[in-house]
Amino acid sequence: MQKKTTQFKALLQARDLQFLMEAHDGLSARIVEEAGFKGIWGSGLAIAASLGVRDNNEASWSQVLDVVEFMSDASSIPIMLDGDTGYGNFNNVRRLVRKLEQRGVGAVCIEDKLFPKNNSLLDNARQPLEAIDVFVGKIKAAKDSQQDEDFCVVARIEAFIAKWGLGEALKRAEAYQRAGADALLIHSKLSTADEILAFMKEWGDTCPVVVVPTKYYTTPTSVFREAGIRLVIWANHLLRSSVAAMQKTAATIHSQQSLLEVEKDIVPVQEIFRLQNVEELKQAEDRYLPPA
Ligand code: SPV
Ligand code: MG
Repeated sequence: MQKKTTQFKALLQARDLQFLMEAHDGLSARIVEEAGFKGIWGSGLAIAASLGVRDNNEASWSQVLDVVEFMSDASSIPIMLDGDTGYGNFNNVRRLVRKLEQRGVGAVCIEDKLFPKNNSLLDNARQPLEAIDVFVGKIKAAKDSQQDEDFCVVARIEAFIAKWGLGEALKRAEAYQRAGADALLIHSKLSTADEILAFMKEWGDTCPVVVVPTKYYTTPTSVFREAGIRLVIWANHLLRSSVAAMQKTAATIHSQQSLLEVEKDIVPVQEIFRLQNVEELKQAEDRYLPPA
């Protein structure tokens, strides 16, 4: 099997549009792979939410690392971890990259905001940006500390989120590419793709561009393809679909005081066993344990 770093690099360099699907634990990572995706977005929002905390670096970076290790162990496709701001300065970024490599994570995305961050989609949140030269130092530190030459560092530009405009976004894009970023993620929370398309029109195709269309979900995927975008992240849709399912099941069982109504809508326990690969342990027991 190809290394996950190499798999991720190939995704970034593919000629046609590629996709990452969000996962937030080992089980969802496995579900993403089975659905046919070639890569996983280790969403900061989804991991935090699944731990019951806010997307404000309330979970420590090593707690996130533990989750991402389970995700990596449960799947054979690469994960790009949403590394937020890198959890500190350039030095924290260096250590993060080393630890991600050790745990089989294919790539990291870091964003040009200040630690502790606010989620980009929050209404009326403070979104202070990191100074360009400081963030450039983080990108360089990340690239200098990777041991595997295929490990990718994606630089995320939050200029639109912070309402600094297209000029600032382009200035940052150029600086981050020059610093060695393997790709740029340009984020927007408008309900149309206007900011993203304006950026693509000016930027050209000198470095792969990644987008997260959570808010502009009505934009047809063909528009991204035609604009020259290389990677689309479906950022939180397994989390949100599982929340809807869990709320419905919990409410029904609570009101009915019975399991009768929900059984038809949920997977059999057998499906959980299959996703856990119980079969492999059964075979190993036959090989390694004395006959019963
Ligand atoms: C995430 O999924 O954690 C992201 C994307 O960073 S967003 O929530 O839009 O900021
Ligand atoms: Mg995030």
